[in-house]
Amino acid sequence: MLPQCGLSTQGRAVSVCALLGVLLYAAVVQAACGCFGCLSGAPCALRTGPPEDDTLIDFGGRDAELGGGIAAFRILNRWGRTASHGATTPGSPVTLTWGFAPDGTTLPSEPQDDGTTRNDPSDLISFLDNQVGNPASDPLIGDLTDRSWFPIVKRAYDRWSELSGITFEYEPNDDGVPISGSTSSTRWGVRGVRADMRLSGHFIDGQSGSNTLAYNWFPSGGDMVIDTSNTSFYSNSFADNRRLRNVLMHELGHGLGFRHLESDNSSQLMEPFISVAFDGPQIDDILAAHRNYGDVHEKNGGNNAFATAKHAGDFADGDTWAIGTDGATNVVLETMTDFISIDDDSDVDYFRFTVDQPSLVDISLQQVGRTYNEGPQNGEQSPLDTSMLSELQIALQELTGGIGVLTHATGASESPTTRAIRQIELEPGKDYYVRVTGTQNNVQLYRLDLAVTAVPEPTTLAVLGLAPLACLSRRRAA
Ligand SMILES: [Ca+2]
Ligand SMILES: [Ca+2]
Ligand SMILES: [Ca+2]
Ligand SMILES: [Ca+2]
Ligand SMILES: [Zn+2]
Ligand SMILES: [Zn+2]
Repeated sequence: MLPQCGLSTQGRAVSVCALLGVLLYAAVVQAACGCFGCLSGAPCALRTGPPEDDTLIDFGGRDAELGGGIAAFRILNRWGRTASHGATTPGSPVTLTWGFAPDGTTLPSEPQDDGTTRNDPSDLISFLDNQVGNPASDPLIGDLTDRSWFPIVKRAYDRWSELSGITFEYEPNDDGVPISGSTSSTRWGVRGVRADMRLSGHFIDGQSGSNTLAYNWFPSGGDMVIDTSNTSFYSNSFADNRRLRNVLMHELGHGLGFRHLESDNSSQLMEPFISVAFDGPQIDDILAAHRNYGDVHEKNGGNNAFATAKHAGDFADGDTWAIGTDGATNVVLETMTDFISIDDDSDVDYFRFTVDQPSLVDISLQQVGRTYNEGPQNGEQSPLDTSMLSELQIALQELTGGIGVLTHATGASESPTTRAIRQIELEPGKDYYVRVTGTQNNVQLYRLDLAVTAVPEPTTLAVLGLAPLACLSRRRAA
């Protein structure tokens, strides 16, 4: 009976169904929270976990370039020019290459607690061979992509790629020039010569007490130095080598332009201390990536115009469709990929669909996100409501003769975070477009739902008119 209740627009039946929705949502949150506890082997509490959680990942990236910065999500700067293209604007996708500096590459000197410095050349590849891979069975010469550890490392880059407008590509070549920060002319990647973001490693500060695991230069340096003396940490294969992968993904975050944040009531990847209670970028991290490089749908020509609208579907009676279904999650699991946003006040997201017969469409747009405390490292934290970062708008449009726009309807506000267009009659043989835009110059995750029903025949209408009454009477009887 739920679908019939959904068609009713007033009365108790709807409010009962709405309450059911809330209960279902709560159940989902509980389930995610339970998984979170299982994964960390700890109760459902934040900031708990194995002793390694005391290990500082780094001091927040190295050698910040002077730059405007974007006042949200601790974004320092972003990649403009890369090995693959010229400068792009905030919110635009980028292609970045990554690769390995050969062992023996000169790295920066590392100050030690006793006042001395160490200046070891890179030994990352032999470190990965011996501590992460299977030295007994791996071919320890030749192409690095054949090593058993290669997919573990690659997975860190691929995860950022599938969550945002960033496209990471492996660059197999490296000319071995010293890794020296974000001012040298060799910081730039060059196709066929070296990657935009090079991986290296050597002794930084050992592995006892609170110590550094790795560091990474902000754009446009982007290179990483891993502490290869942290052998017990990195050789731990728990959860598909999550320690190594979370450090890589955290450092990549600096390499994408993100500084540390701290949150005393949520867990985010860009916090300064390592946690293995979650896997990869969390909501604040995803928001930062979208703000800087757009969501995944901005790639390959994007969705800012009718011509490149994302095809939602060709709908028949009873069809429903949704996008952005993971945005409301409490903990981002590695299996989740469905995050979409408006990344500023110029981003436009278009979706195209058709109907196969005269139909009624319901479109609802929900700003998704939760509230958590956040602030700069060692700074004051305050609550951030990520469902209210920008007020989003929707419109249902139609192209007439490929030029003009016929706007059928704009969204009506149903709650502070929801806009909807309901019961609009559409015809077959036309392309319809849903347009999503943002009012504020900020990033906002959203979920968009479409539901299509055939225009009821007169006889069907009569039956539907009675349905809510039948539903109510049954409920009273129960
Ligand atoms: Ca570089
Ligand atoms: Ca260390
Ligand atoms: Ca977008
Ligand atoms: Ca867009
Ligand atoms: Zn019902
Ligand atoms: Zn860091």
